[in-house]
Amino acid sequence: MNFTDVGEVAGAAELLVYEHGWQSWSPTGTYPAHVTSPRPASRERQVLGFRPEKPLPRSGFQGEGLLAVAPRGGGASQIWSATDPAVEVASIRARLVDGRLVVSADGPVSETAVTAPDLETALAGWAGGYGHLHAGSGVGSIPPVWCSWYQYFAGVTAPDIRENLGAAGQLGLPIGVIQLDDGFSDDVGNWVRTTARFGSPLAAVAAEVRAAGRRAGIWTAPLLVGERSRVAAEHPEWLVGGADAGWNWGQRLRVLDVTHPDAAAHLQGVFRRLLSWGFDYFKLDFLYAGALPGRRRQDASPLAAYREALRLIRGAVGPRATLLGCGAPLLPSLGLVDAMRVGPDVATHYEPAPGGDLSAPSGRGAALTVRARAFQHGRFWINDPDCLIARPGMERREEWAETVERWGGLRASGDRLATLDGWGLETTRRLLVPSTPRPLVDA
Ligand code: 9PG
Repeated sequence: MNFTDVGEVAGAAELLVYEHGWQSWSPTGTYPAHVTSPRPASRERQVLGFRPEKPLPRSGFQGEGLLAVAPRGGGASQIWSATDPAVEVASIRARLVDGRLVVSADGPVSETAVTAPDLETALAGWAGGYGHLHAGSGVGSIPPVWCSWYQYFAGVTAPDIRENLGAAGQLGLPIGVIQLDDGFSDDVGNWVRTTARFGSPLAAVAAEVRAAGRRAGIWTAPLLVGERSRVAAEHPEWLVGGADAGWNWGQRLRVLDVTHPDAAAHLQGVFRRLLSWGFDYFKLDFLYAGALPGRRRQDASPLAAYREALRLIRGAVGPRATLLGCGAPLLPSLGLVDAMRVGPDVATHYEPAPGGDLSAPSGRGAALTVRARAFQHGRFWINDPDCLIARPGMERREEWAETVERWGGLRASGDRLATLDGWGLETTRRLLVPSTPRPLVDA
């Protein structure tokens, strides 16, 4: 990696640095210029939570495609951003040198100076133009969602979905989408077949949800192929050579090479099938995998292949379906998704678990990054802050509800609805409104 200095700012003792992480789960925040930003806890966490091929420097900052600097009391902010994030997203570093902050980048960046009362207002101003240029037309609205992950995790069954669908009706909750999350699939790489344990074919689940007057949503990790999956065994030629997307579900994760025509057809086939069964809300997870470097069948850059994968999915489900990016490289997804997870997973525990870091599930990590990306809502896409968890077992549940209410765009519930206590139900009811198409942060 070759970094070239692109600017410097004097008076480092008084400066704040905004550092934007690579993908949904990557830590993002504003810090005093003399500190070192959050780092991955291990090599594995680097892959799952940071930008795998771009390790951070030992100290200082590295924004992925976006870094900004401003004096503590407001005034002139300087923003460096990837010139064309569909083509290349430079890493942008900032380091202290003799009381100055020196900014460097390893690819094309543009510099914008904005005078604003604070850094966030400056970022909002910048994001208006950037979103217009790279995301195109305006942002819509998504109805409130119920999602199975944060209560049932990988143990979810069809009866759990049925129970919560019923509870939404009985409680009169205005949930527009019932979204089945991870736990139903019997192969990491083929998302249309359920395990026996899950209890129903996907088509039957979608039909029940729709018969109750709600939209059916489903989670997939469409660009991943597990090393032990049938897809990997039957079609080794569909995998990106040399790409390692990390470890989950007890196996090493490989990447689907969408530049291979048969792999592209497989991808589109999965989504056509899900659509034909009645699903029209798609949570697309672990998308960072599609932007990993490696050997592809055709000579496409990682970002070109990534964007092609999202276009293939959109082509299969049509313009009216909702696409929610998750674990997704943010800036390369501009213009291709309706909504974007803008933080790591929330969890019932506030601090990251041992061996975790601020990209791993935790209340603290989620709040940090969701807050720092709030200005993107309404300008890039609909921000998904992750689900509200309002049940009593949630540490600092009032604090998380406040974050979702103030800084979240998409509103989703992650609880077993029938077992919420008074505060939990009242809060869920208040927060479950359609996402506003308007920005959450003024420019
Ligand atoms: C399903 C989940 C949920 C959740 C997603 C994603 O190992 N990791 O670092 C890691 C981070 C997040 C994660 C899974 C693994 O969660 O964000 O909402 O859909 O997948 O498996």
